[in-house]
Amino acid sequence: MLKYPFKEIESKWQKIWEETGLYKTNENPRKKFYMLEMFAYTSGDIHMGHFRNYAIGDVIARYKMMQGYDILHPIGWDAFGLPAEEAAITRSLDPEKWTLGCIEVSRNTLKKMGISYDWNREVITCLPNYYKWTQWVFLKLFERGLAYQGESLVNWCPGCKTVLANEQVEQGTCWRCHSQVTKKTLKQWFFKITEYAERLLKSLDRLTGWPENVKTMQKNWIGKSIGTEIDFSMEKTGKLLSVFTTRPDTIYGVTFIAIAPENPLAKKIVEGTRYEKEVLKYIEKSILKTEIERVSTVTEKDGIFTGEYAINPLSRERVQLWVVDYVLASYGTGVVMGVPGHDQRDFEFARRYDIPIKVVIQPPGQNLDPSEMKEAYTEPGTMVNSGSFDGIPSEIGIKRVTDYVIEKGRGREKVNYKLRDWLISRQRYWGAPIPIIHCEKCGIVSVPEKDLPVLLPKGNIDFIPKGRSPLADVKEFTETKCSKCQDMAQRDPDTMDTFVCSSWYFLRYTDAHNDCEPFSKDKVKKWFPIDLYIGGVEHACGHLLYFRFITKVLFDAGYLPIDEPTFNLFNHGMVLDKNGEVMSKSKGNLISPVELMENNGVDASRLAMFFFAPSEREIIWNEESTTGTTRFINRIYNLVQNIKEYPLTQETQLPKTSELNEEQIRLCRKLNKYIKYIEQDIVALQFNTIIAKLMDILTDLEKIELNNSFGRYCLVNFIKLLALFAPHLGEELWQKMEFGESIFKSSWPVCDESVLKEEEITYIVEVNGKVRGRVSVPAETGEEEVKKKTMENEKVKGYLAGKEIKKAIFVPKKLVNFVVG
Ligand code: ANZ
Ligand code: ZN
Repeated sequence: MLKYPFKEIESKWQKIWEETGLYKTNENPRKKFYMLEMFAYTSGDIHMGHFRNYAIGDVIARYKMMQGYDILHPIGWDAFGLPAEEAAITRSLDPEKWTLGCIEVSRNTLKKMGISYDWNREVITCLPNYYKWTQWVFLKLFERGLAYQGESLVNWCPGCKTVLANEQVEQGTCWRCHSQVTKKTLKQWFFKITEYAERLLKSLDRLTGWPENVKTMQKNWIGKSIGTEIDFSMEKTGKLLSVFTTRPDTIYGVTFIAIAPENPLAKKIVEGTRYEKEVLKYIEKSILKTEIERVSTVTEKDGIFTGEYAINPLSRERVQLWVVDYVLASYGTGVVMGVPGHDQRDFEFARRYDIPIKVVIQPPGQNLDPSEMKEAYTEPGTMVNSGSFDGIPSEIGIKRVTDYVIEKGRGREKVNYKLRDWLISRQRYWGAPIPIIHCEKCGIVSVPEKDLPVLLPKGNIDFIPKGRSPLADVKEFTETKCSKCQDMAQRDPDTMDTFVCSSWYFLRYTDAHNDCEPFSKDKVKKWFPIDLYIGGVEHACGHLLYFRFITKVLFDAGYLPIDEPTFNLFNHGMVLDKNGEVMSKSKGNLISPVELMENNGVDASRLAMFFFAPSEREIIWNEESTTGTTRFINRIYNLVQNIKEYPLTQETQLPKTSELNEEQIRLCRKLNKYIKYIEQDIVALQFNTIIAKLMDILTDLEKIELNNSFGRYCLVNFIKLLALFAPHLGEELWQKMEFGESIFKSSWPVCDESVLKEEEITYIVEVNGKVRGRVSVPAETGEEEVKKKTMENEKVKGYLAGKEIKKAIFVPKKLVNFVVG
């Protein structure tokens, strides 16, 4: 048996594909397909997760190519940001040098994979010809009032010495170094994503090709809440104090008011009172706690009395005002009406500090006694102890109380979102500089578009993090002229979050070499939106939200034809090591795709990867699995060695069934059935079942004569199906049959439905040995089904009616005999 010389053949085809420009994008697509995989973050080489992601995308791109689509299938590099900078610091290298080095290595690996990329459209986010346009995106947001600088309490990572976006805080720790995240008040740049909260939420319904779980994650992250703001008044000053509640029906049950520690009001209330010292101490202590800790349902509820009281606008009752750390300053009004009878946190809090508990919602048929309650009653019920609202079902009460406070001018309907504005400034070196100038006279001034890019200074820059922007110390960078008044002014020293770079890269691919614009409207219109986007689910509430937001902004600004980047998203599963653990550098269990390909070839590695599991599932990688796929490839290679010259047509015709024998008809039917199922499996990205089918067909092909028209028909179709998954092998065999043009320019096999129609067999039906009817069924119908069908036959039914079937004798393909008594 010959061994398939994968090294030679794979590099041969990669070279020819490149030379002939097989994957070059057609500038004027008639039928377009934009296939995109998330670009890679540059750190070292690509890993098995990328290998899987990119191989899946490659199958789809080739499939669409063979279906006659014009394909845009680009790749690029997410090259700015913390991880690259950290890696460079550890190695005492310049971040640019390190990053470009990584790209070189990774690019070579991708080229070894032979993926159908148009390399001509490669983008690298850390190069000026790209980040110039990232700065342009910033300016567009700035112009539209969607980029602003604000003083705020932000997430601060003491490890990375930088601020973090909410999306980068995972269970209270830094997404990158996992240090405990703390809070700091700093002036920072934000993108007003909250202004798009409603639209981001609403159009989730249009994303019909997105996984439900990602949509749910985004929905929860946006966190829309419909409620009521109610104004209490403070006893001493009479000033109004608004609370946000989703349960206005419980207003008569309020027994305290809780203010968030960071709410400026907290300090003001106690100013100059004997409570001041203790309250300030409490505020400082709670600010250091993480949000997770504060809102956790298990930690003990904690707070401090301010000495002040508030008046309930409905009951006129006087209640204590507390500072409480489970109230968050950044949500609602930062003030909560405490209803211990019907809110669990308030209940625990009230029990701890001996605050009264009132029942104002009674469960159906019960009479709750506050002194005996073990927990809050949070379900609907009937309003009680609620003045003129008594007897109203609580769900109706929500509306009634809201209407009442609106009428009295003491409240309003209010929608709140959990989503916060996107913090995009970073006090780090390795990022796109924010194109803003601070002028003493003119204030915040944007850099004019014609002066872009604001270049990141190079050379001897001390970029080790110190808690403030390294660029602030680079005079040549910061000292500039105000673009309005021409006086001396300062550049903003911050750089942008790397997620800004990746929020628009998919647009640049449509026009990657444009020096005058980020992309031309005309070109983007030809390719937008992305037809299929593949990547990891970990980006659900980060990148996948940001790229939708930026798309909407650029749509509003008139640059895009559609306000969603893609209606079809696919999340591939992770690749785990032998022990089921996530692969990472620190664990030392990384598997190098390069080694894998060198040992086994690209195609055998791809096939093994596909064969493990459906693409959305995790796989536990085991290199031994390539043994099976290598054997499979060798068998195919040997099979084709023996083919002789045979007159060929590109579209090998389906032979006439009348000229085929029974065995051939069976195989022909199977092949066509598989073509149909494989197509369905491709669309569902269930490649494992396809590989199994290909293996099955091979066994059949090994048994038949290939040097006749039927044999060739089967072989040609088999190779076309195979080529998506093992493209080098597919191309090699195709050329062996002397087809000339690339197999990927040939047309995709179509199932011939007429061969699928199965022959029918007529069963004789007997009752107690006497022929009572005849029933025709498809040839492959099983015993149970045949019996059922014959019993349902009108004539036979008559003979069986009212009798007990004691036995049913079944003779395959011939007869059913019912024995009745
Ligand atoms: C009184 C009340 C009574 C509440 C009751 C609930 C049950 P969502 O759905 O998340 O919007 N709340 C309001 N602002 C808050 C803040 N800044 N920090 C912590 N909690 C806050 O929940 C809204 C409810 O969360 C509000 O309704 C308020 O408590 C609390 F039986 O008001 B409720
Ligand atoms: Zn100025």
